[in-house]
Amino acid sequence: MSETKEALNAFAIDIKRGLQSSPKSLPSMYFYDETGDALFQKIMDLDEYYLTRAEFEIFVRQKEEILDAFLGDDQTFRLVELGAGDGTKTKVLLAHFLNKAISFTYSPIDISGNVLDQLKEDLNGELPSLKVEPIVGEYFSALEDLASNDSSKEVVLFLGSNIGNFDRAAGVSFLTHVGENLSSGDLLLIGFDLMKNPQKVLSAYNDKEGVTKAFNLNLLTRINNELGANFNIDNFDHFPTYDPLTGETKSHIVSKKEQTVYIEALDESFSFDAWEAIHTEVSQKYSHKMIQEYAEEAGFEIVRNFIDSNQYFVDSLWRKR
Ligand code: AVI
Repeated sequence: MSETKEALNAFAIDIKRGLQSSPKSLPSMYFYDETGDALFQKIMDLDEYYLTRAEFEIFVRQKEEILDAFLGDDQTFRLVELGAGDGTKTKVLLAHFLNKAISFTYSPIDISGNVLDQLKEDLNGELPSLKVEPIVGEYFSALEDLASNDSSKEVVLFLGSNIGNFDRAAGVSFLTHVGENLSSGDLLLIGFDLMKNPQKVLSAYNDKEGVTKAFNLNLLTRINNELGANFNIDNFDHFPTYDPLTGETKSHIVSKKEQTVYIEALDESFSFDAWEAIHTEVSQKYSHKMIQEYAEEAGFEIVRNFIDSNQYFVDSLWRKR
């Protein structure tokens, strides 16, 4: 089977599994087609979506301290980023490290060669003296290759509260796996969105312009386009919730009426009750205690926490034990 066919198959299987389960769910990893990527870029610029600005502020204001903590007693390191993104936040650190004449290599890891080519071209233009060695592949195999071929200290970045899109068990297992591919003393800088005024959190996932709604419902458009389904998007709504007791933000797609949708690739119909909810995403918010527990369970110790001036977000620096 060709790679795209295999991917399409995995997509179809996951959609089928999610729509057959009770309650229904759809995996948030499928938000990110071309339209989904563009909508997420728009979300990051929204007034309500404080996360990106908070992390940007941490980098701008605390880049000196971040560099000192990355170096410790060493002269150099390899900076590895899980996921390439557009590099806006990371560039603040990269430019600062170059200004300080630190010798280091930047290795963004991403499954998409196109995204990495684009980022490399962009960085070559903006920061010509930067040594960029992108790695196309899955995070864990790329980290494993690095561990066996490179003796310098590794500093791994996992930014933007991407960890919040995993549930607890999957999050700890992911971080444990990252740690298994690092050596004792290597570092991991990881972005966590902190618990805060519940209204502030909820607004970030329910913006006035409806960009987050479009982002969530785009999942149905994607199923229409790629699996030949006939979802009428107007018959569905976006509904986020936030539980201040657990820090769990959940996004749902709600069926506004009783309806049936046919998915050609599965040759199957799925029925929705009026106001039935489909769970699509978790965006976990954390207390400092939860972060401490995560680090311990995954085999790390916290070196230092970098927090923004509003105390909305923390970039927590962990050392592999
Ligand atoms: C990518 N991830 C950290 C975002 C979040 O905040 O959970 C995705 C997102 N979903 C709705 N708005 C943004």
